[in-house]
Amino acid sequence: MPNASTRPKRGRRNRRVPREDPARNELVSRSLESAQQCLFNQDYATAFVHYLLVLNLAPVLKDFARESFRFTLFKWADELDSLGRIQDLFDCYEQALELFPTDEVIINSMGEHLFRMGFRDEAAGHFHKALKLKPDYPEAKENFYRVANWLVERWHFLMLNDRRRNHKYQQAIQKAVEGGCNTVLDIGTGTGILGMCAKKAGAAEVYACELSKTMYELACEVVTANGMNGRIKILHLKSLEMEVPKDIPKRVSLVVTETVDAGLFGEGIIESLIHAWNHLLLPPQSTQDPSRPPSQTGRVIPAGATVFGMAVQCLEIRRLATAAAGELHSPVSCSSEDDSTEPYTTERLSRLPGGYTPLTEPFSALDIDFNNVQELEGLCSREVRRVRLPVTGEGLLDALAIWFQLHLDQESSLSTGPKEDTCWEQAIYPVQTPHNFPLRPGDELIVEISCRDAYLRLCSVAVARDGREFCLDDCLDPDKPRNNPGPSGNPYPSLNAEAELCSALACLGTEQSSGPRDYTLLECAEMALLNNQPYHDSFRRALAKLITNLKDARSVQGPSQGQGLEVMTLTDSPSGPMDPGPDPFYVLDVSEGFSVLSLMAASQGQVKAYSSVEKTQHQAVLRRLARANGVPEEALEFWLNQVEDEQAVLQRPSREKLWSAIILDCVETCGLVRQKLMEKATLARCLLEDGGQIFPERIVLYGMLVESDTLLLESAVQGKEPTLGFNIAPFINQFTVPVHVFLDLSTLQCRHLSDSVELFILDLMNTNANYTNRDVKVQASASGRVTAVPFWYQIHLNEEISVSTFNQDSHWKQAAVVLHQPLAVREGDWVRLTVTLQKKVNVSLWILYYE
Ligand code: 44T
Repeated sequence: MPNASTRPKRGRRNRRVPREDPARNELVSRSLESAQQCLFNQDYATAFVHYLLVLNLAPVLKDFARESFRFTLFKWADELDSLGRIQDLFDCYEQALELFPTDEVIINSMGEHLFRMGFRDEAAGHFHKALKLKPDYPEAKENFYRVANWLVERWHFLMLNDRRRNHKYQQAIQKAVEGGCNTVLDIGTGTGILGMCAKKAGAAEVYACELSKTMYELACEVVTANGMNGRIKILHLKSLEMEVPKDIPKRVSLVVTETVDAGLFGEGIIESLIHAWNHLLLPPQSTQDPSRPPSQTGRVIPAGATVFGMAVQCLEIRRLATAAAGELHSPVSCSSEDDSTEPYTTERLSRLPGGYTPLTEPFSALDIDFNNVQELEGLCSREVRRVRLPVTGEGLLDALAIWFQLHLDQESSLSTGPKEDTCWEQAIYPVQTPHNFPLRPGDELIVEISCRDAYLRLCSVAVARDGREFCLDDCLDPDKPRNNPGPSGNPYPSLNAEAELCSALACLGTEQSSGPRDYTLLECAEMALLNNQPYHDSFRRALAKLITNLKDARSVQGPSQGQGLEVMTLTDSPSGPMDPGPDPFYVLDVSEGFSVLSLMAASQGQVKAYSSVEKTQHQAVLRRLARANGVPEEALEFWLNQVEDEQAVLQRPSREKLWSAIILDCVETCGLVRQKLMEKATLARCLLEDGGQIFPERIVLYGMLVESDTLLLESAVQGKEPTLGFNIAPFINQFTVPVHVFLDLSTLQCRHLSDSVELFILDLMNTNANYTNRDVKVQASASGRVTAVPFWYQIHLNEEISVSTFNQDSHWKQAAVVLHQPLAVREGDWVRLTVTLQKKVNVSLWILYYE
């Protein structure tokens, strides 16, 4: 991400005090006239300059001209943006803000530009400022909610709400400080909590560092609010950049840190601790000189960790990691060729839909002493360790899962295991092997454990059965010699058998490739999309029906009329596969993320499909699937490639109404409606041929009342009691957002307090017919506290065919509005919800009345 501070700021211009004189008045009125004329002619650059002149010379006109000035600014800024003139764009905003320093609309809009350019922190600052100026300004509010998730990750709330964790850390720190460690550095301080614990325990000097700017600012606020301003020195730095005496005057006797992720090493704790031992900590307690007091030696909390692993069968992980009958794999990888990607995903095993089956007992994968710098330094050069794990359960090997115990000190530890009552997730290493080789008790699973690029890597390499070893690694490569062929000569699954496993692409076959497998193609959610067969099936049926209707219409109208199409088919050679035959049906897929619907369309025959998929790897997947399924190359094209190629633009049909079908991906994987969906639908409708259709034609939002403490714990620091005696909640809770995304409702711990109810309808075929607000009455079916309203969508492709985004096979997750204040209801009570479709951003939902 670019560093916001590198953007040069323009100094304030000297402004002359305006004087009353006729020449000036004349200039003002002429310039104003010119500005308006330029605006009319859409010459925004000149209009903007005229307005600047007018308003600088005649500030009294500010109120009168504010609206037109804003309009001009935004138009000109959009042009500058599309021309890539970023510096000019921000200069314009700064000039505008000199004239209107408290204009929330301008501030918010500048934030949007900053956000698009990747200056997230600065953008957030602008949204925050706009909100402070006008607390119920919806655009700024929505924008702030959007960045809040990035700025302060939701796990901060979980961790602060985890009392057991807080107390254990506090006790360990207190013990160390009281035992003599009196100078402390908190690495990755977050809200400042561990540093404050050290200070409260009596440490003489406390330092804290934090690399995130937002978290650093938050820590400063929190420390001040707790009366420790000046007593804890907080640095906006990554610990690796810290030096003695530049940043801290001398080496410290205690480092406290919780910079660990579900895979233990993902936040870089090994590197940070090696650096801390070499540059920031006093030398460790040595056995030669045990008399040195704790104030003269260094130590770390946590003192070390033990990593545990376990092999599991899990359908949900399989669905997210492999697709197209095992042909494609998610990029999560422990393969030897690929060191660049994080080797694991994270999941809370106990909450996976469909659960999981352990195939081995938990085993100890690694032990690490954070107080031993040689051990830390030697970690990556440690030899790859092979462990043989007795298989205890029967099933297909889908993944290795790991978790850890964090030894805070000799006595106290925290566990992130799947059986613990903890907010932690486990790290999941999907196994990239074919899936028709079930393990069974009596087998031994051979796993290699290593540490490369500061990641712990686990790889299941072989299965020992009946005295033979079956290699799990390169099984799909038939040319690769194997050590021990099995009794049948081939213990490895055949591709045909595998193809049965998942006909992931809604009846599309899979490529019979013999080459090495692909690891770096699709993300988990994209895999799940590929595996969302009900969606693809439904789409094919809906499109087939549309084409039948259009064919009927064409045959009634005769072959050469009524299609509203005039196509210069430069690429479709008369003898090509698209020919002979009638003109094709044009289908455009304008999905923003990955989508295979264009391919589904292309595979129907007599269709020319255009995909808007942009990423090269996505295009590669589509091309490859097209090839494997005999879809002619020219039946599927990439729209964006086309648009860039000027010549190719000619190939587009030249009439206005040109598409038989336009596909919109209306719901994002996270569970929210795509931004600007309705604008897109309006545009798309104008581009349809007679009888053409938008897919989907309608989406219906459903929701229900629930009581879920889990959602509360993820959304804000709960309760009125201070956290470990510190005042933290009001500060971090400023980053609370009302809408939670990426939920899995099927496993969310909650009590249903109502049936599901229809909340809102979006008609994409008739965007004018939509309301923007709707009141819905919901009756409580049980007594309880309503804490949230989860919601999902029924996506209607046509009158008969629809799919739900709340479905086990779906790649969509669900979202929920979490209430600011829980609402107590008794069975039979009515709750009135006001559901709003935000103009630009999304659907929002407010509980207004309670009757
Ligand atoms: N996720 C936990 C990981 N930092 C915790 O900027 C558990 C995730 C989690 N600062 C669900 C549940 C849970 N120098 O603010 C962050 C980060 C900062 C550093 C300075 C450094 N070398 C670093 C490294 C990291 O430390 C803070 C905490 S990192 C903890 C990660 C509840 N999903």
